[in-house]
Amino acid sequence: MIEIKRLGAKFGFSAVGIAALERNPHAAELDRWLADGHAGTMTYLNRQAEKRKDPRLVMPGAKTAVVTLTNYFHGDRIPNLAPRVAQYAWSPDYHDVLGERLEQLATAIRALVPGSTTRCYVDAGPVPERELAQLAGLGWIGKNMMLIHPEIGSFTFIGVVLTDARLEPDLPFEADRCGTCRRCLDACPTQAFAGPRDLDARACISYLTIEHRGEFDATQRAQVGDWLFGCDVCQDVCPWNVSFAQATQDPGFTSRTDVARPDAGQLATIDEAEFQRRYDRTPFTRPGHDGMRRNAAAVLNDT
Ligand code: B12
Ligand code: SF4
Ligand code: SF4
Repeated sequence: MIEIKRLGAKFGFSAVGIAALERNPHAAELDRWLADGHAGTMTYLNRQAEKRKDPRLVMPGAKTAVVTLTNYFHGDRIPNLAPRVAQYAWSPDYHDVLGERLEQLATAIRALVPGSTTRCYVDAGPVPERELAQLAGLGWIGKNMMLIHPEIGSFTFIGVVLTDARLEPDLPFEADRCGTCRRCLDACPTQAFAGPRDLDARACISYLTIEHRGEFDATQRAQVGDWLFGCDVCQDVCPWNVSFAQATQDPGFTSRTDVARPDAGQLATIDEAEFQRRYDRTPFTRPGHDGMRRNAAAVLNDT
């Protein structure tokens, strides 16, 4: 389906691949991960497990996933001084930007296959996105659990269009190019990996600063260190990013200094109305005013 890939590039995606929908070959790994409690309080992952294990259940009649990657790497243009913010959050909310682009791609698919239907997902549905990206030939799942494209690296968003159209699939990316490397596992500041491809989210700074609700205990406060929102360490050290990640020129992902380098002192003290005014339509709305105030207080305590 060269036409879909050509259109994907035109709409701004860095790479597009196609997978035939089938039962998730790693359903047992998801069950084990959930049974080990590694999802923490993200109980929606338990509720969505059947669909993640068999993405055909997500959209009745769906036959194909058209999977996209979008590079969000910003390079070293803004120095990574405390407080640190993960690069995926530096630009306007990716759900909005990618949502629009995926709708354009979905419209193109419906035009190419008259009578077909589509549904778009980016990070907000019961879709096993990394798994589908690997099946669509876009890269392998590294020991840090990230989908790594061999020429782009892992600083990418994944977006998916499910469709009932039968499209010719790409070959899955079968190779594991991590080899004997284990830099990500060793560099994780909180030793959150129980093993390769087995992240205990409860100890992950990204989980603590974005998904955890309520105050931090003393251990969690220490774990967060100087990260205000998310964490990039297990990607920053990956040789595939060191060698291949290129700063994005995408106008939809221009970095915002007020998000990339926020003032933790202000964040710890501003009221709800001011928080909404400054950070509406940014990823900071996920933890919200309470969560970001808590994170800022923890970072200030650390510095
Ligand atoms: C829950 C979640 C989190 C949780 C849990 C993370 C985790 N490792 O699962 C927390 C909050 C910690 C988190 C953090 C981050 N996240 Co997140 N997250 C998700 C979400 C919503 C679900 C992931 C999930 O189901 N996890 C459960 C695990 C068990 O499932 P899985 O990741 O699909 O893993 C499968 C494979 O590992 C496979 N498997 C197991 N063993 C083997 C062996 C082989 C050989 C193979 C091939 C496969 C395989 O089986 C698993 C089950 O199917 C997805 C979006 C989505 N809908 O998928 C985004 C998503 C994974 N996150 C994303 C991002 C960007 C991040 C962060 C980088 C953000 C940041 N900078 O702070 C960090 C990275 C942390 C890390 N190293 O994983 C991107 C990843 C893009 C990419 N290129 O991979 C996604 C896809 C969102 C998006 N649409 O772009 N995230
Ligand atoms: S995002 Fe940070 S805390 Fe989470 S696993 Fe990666 S290095 Fe560890
Ligand atoms: S740092 Fe090494 S082990 Fe970790 S994902 Fe990258 S290549 Fe794989």
